[in-house]
Amino acid sequence: MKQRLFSGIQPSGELHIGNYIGAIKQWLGFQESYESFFCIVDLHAITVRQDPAKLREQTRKLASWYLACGIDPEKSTMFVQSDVPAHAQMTWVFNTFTQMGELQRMTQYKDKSKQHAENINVGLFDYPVLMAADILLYDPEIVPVGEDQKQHIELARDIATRMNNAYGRELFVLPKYVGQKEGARVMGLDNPEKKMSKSAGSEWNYILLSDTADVVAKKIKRAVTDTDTVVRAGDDKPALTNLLTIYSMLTGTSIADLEKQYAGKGYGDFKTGMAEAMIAWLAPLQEKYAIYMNDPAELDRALSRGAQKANAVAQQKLHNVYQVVGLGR
Ligand code: ATP
Ligand code: LTN
Repeated sequence: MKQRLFSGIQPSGELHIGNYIGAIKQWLGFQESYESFFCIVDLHAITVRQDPAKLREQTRKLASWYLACGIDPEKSTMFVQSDVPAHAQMTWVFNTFTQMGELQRMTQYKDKSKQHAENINVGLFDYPVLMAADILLYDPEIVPVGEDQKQHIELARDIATRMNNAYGRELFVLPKYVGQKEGARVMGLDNPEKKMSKSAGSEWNYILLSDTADVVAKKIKRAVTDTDTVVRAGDDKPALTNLLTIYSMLTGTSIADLEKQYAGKGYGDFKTGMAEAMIAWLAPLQEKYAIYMNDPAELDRALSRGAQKANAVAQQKLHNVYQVVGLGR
């Protein structure tokens, strides 16, 4: 029997290359060898206020990107979180096994409550518990995500351990964080000290999978560089390290080879080359994306099938947990 994998992305905006490199690229490498669950976590997205029509549209867009990137709905289970009620139900049980102090320590919560000071809702606080429910419902061995999510996966392990101990049995498999060696934390193009993020203040921060060739070229041209002029990665060169990492992750050429290729050339040549490579990489993805977006019936079928498969696994797990906790008949 194959081991399981679970991961997800919020439909809270457009996908950027940090999401691709940190999360989706890893998923593709695991899809053959793991029984995989790829979720579109719309319940998480509403912890920040969303326009209803836009949220629904973004959910479909994200599903289309999953498919365009190479998620195969025949091999893996691709589904929308709100189509599987057990996620919310399990969250309630887990809430009673989670301490306020644990959630108060979560870095993402601290960051987001600064970003959204006008709406620090209980859902934002409880976000990591819903994420633990997402994961533990499926007993995955691995959860491939970007580094910023590591702390949340540790919480999921803690909740699992606590419940296994409380009920004296192996209720849950303990999930492991899996991240890329390079690319676990892609930095902003406008600020190599902060992670690339769809909620960044400026569009110069990121490259979206949907960006046109023109926009990609402009964004790379404007990307911050280091104070010297050498195309090299290193601790003293955060900006070039980031650009080289992105370039390398998307083309498969090692950073060492890219450094050789641009030895003796300046940032201008490097950026032109990088923009060309990135545009060539994006073009076929965007073509596939358009095909899926233009066939809503097929997308609906894929998501319904996914929801059915996910519900079968999740309901069984919820039933087991209700049994040991003393809920239900
Ligand atoms: P937001 O800015 O709204 O928090 P985000 O851009 O961080 O959103 P998420 O939906 O939170 O995106 O993340 C989806 C996946 O992409 C997660 O696995 C996350 O770890 C990964 N990820 C996000 N940003 C980066 C990044 N800069 N580098 C590597 N991985 C990332
Ligand atoms: N919090 C994650 C998205 C997410 C997730 C999950 C990732 C929600 N549930 C379960 C892996 C497994 C984020 O990327 N911000």
